[in-house]
This record gives sequence, C-alpha cells and structure tokens, in this order.
Amino acid sequence: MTQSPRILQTIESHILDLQKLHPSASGDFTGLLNDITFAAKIVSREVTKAGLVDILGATGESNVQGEVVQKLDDYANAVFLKCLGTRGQVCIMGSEELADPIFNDAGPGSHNYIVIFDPLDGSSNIDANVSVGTIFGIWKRRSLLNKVGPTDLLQPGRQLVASGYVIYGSSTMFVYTAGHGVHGFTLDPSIGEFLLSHEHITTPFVGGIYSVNEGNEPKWTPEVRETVRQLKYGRDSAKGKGGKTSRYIGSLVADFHRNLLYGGVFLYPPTADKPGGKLRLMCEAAPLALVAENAGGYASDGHGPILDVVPDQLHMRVPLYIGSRDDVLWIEKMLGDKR
Ligand code: AHM
Ligand code: MG
Repeated sequence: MTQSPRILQTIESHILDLQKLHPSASGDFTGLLNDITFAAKIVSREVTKAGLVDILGATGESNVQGEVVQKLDDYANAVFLKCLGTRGQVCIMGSEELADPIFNDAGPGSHNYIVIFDPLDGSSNIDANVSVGTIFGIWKRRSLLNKVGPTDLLQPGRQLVASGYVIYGSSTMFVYTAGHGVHGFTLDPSIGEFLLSHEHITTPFVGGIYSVNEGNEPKWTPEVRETVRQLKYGRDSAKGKGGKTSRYIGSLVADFHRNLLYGGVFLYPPTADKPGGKLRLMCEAAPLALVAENAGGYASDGHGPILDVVPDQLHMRVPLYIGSRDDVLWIEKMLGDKR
C-alpha cells in the first residue's frame, strides 16, 4: 500500500524538503543523507557490472565474524567509508565488515552523527545474481561536552534519527525514513538519479507471506517450531484463517522489502548453534525495525521491540521477527511474552 508520487522528485530534493521542516538545521544531516545516496549509486553501478568483470567470488579472507568476505563486500565497504568520512559530519562509523568502529571526532560542536551500516547484505547470493542490499542507521552524538565514546556508539534503535536500505535488484531502490514516513526512490540509470517512486509506504497490518530458513527447523526451539507450523497451516483454523505462503530469498533486504510492500513476516529465530540469533542489531535489525515501525509494521526479538534493545557491543546479534504488525505481535505471544 503505497501512494503514487504526485510529483517528479529526486531524492536530493526530497531530503532538502525534509530539511525545511527543521528551520534550525545546519545542513549536516542533509549532506550526510546525500553522501549515502551517492555511495549507493556507486555501489549499484558496480553490482550491476559484477557479472561482466572478474570481481565475483570470495577473496578467501574472513570477516570479524568468521564469514567469507566477497570482493564486492570489500568494495562497497570502502565506498561507504570514503563517502561518509570526507565531510566531517560523522564522528563514528561502524561497518559489518570492520571489527572495530572508526572514530573521527574533532570534539563537541561538530561531527554530530554516528553511522552504522552493512555495506552489502546477502553477499553470499552475489554469484547467483540474486538481489543484495545496503542497510544503514544514523544516530546523533550524545556527548556534547566530551569526545565521543561507547555511550555514543551503543545506542538503541529507538534513538535512531534516520535509517534505510538500498536494494540492488531488478532495479535499484533507496528506501529511507527520517521520522516523516517511509519513502522509496528508484534509480533511473540513464540519468543517475533516484526518483521518488513509492511515497509514504505503509505495510499491511496482516500479511500473507512468511519468510524463514526452514532448513534450520531441526535447530529451533519447540516454541519456534510450533509458531512456524501455525504460520504455514493457519494460526486459527477455527475462525477460518488460512495459512500463509512461503517466500525466502536469503537476502534480508530483499525479503524485508518484498514483505514491506506485500505484507508478511520475516523470521530469523535463535538456533541451537546461534542461540543469540544470526542478524546484527546495529547494522541490520534496528535500522530495518525503524523502517518497519514507521510504515505501520513492527519488529521484535521475540519478547519485545527490537528498537528497545540496548546493544552491548557493535556486532551484537539478535533474533529477528519483523514485518506486518499483527503477525509479529502474534509471534511474540506464541513465544511467551517473557519481557
Ligand atoms: P550477511 O550480512 O553476511 O550477508 O548475512 C546476513 C544474511 C541476510 O541477508 C539473510 O537474511 C541471512 O543472512 C540468511 O541467512 P541463512 O543463509 O542462514 O538463511
Ligand atoms: Mg548482513
């Protein structure tokens, strides 16, 4: 459920309109969002060319979590670091691909933003030409008198000032929220501009899709197994509610984006080998949770809002249930409402 845009508008002009709603704004935040869209265009160009050049395949190195790093991961990571690091609005950058955050703080009064991102999510799919994405979250510095430190870095999603994602799919789309709805822009490669294509995205209250890696079923808890069974067969057959259909790409941005538009729920529950979940709070779950909530959906770790989870480290992982509000609230009940 998305309104058709009333006007032809580039993302840069949309972001400038946003700035006008805050007359005291310095322009730093606007510049920061523009830097992210610029980086996204460069990465998009490289992703679409990837099949043509010898850039595919693993580098053979592992990232900090022991996963094989793809060449395009490295490239996207370098592009985002470069684009975010040059203008001086950002005091901390954190990436899924870097073990430690990068501090760039000249002191209070400047460098007001913290940006955490996953430069190329779902990159294990690249060799098969399956959609991948970038996810980002922007927080504001807390330390107004001192240099930034852990209290600036480790903020919950509830403190996000903006977040969004880029999906490099059959077309490249940029979706973001900065507190005034969720808006989507489609890249027109012929002019190199993201054009407003999905204004005020709202997600259905109940969806018809569930998305989960069912190959993990033997490693789930009995509660998760029963929850997925009811998603499949119908959670309340007595009232005539049928089950949902299954869609799973294995690329979070693509699975999330489809469910946001069509209605549905994505699950990455804890497994016996990953009891804390697989997905990262700060660069994956929290930024998408803000998009979901601002589109009328909801995201939970199984017990309460993802947005309320306070990170204990940059690479903290969480279970994730995200999508249509009614579906996620029902999943929370099924899992026991322990918080
Ligand atoms: P990545 O950030 O290393 O690409 O891993 C995250 C990806 C998500 O895009 C996707 O939802 C999930 O891992 C898929 O995991 P699995 O293959 O276990 O189903
Ligand atoms: Mg990822």
